[in-house]
Amino acid sequence: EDYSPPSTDIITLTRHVLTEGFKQRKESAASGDLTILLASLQTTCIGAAGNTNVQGEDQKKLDVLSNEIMINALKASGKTAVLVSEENDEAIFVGEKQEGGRGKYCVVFDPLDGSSNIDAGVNIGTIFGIYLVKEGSKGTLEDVLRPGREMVAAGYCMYGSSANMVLTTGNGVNGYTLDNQIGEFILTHPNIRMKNRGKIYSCNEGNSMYYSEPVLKYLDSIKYPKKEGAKPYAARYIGSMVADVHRQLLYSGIFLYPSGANAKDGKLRMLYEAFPMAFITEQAGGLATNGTERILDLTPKSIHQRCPVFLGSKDDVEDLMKFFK
Ligand code: AHM
Ligand code: MG
Repeated sequence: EDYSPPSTDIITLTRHVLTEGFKQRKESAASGDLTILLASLQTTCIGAAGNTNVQGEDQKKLDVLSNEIMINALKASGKTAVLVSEENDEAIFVGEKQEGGRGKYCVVFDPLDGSSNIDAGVNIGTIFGIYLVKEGSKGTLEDVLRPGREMVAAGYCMYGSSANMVLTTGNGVNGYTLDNQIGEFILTHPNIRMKNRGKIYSCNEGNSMYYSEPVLKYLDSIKYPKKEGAKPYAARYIGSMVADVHRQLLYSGIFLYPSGANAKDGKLRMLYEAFPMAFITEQAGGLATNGTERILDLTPKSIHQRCPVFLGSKDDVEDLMKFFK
């Protein structure tokens, strides 16, 4: 048995981001600011975690509530210039006169993803990505209509039996769990890495009649493996991107939200769903593609544009891409 005393060296998210993340960062002048911005995002996620337990009528308004909390907190942080939310048709430009001032960061986010799952108590989450404004810019649409590879940080918070924050600043992926007693995210999953090959596929297969040939053939290949003695992949699909991607980071596998005859670019949004999850997946050793191109090399033409999403373990995603050739 282990009689060692409890650890007295607790690594909080803020401490970790300050000490570890920034050892590697180039824009040192901005790094303190990014820490403050991430602290502000943490606070909004803790707020959302508390609210996701609200019952009944109030649940319907949860996505609206989360959105307002995030916008207010991000503006008040003094570190933002442009905000893009799934809940708002237009981007929000932070004015110079904003209390706390205007900052250098653009935050793109889905305040409460998977909202169709709320009433069933299934895990939901917040997804976000962060850009630094271009040199000399005061914050315009051009600062967010950029390739995903230019993001400086991305993350999500999943609300379930515990609240889990997963974050990358371009130097690997770390996971933190909210400690309700002290109200802080604690480093619990340092340096998350996916296996090169998983055993799980995750998609809404009910849409098969809309799927394209390459996707159907790929799915067939993992369900009816040709190799003697090989087992088929297991299906797991929650229908909350945050929860499906979270499971995948920990267990490995492939997540698919393809385009279809019914939806030319699929369902997921490029800027604040696909990019952050692609960034995190790559940083955990995986790949993310729209079938033919790396997701992080795409450039959105408008803030709510959609794109097909395939991401996960490297070998699995490479297998899929062969069917697109
Ligand atoms: P939402 O933004 O309306 O919540 O939709 C996004 C969600 C994702 O979390 C999830 O991956 C996807 O929709 C599931 O879609 P479907 O129900 O078509 O399988
Ligand atoms: Mg969403």
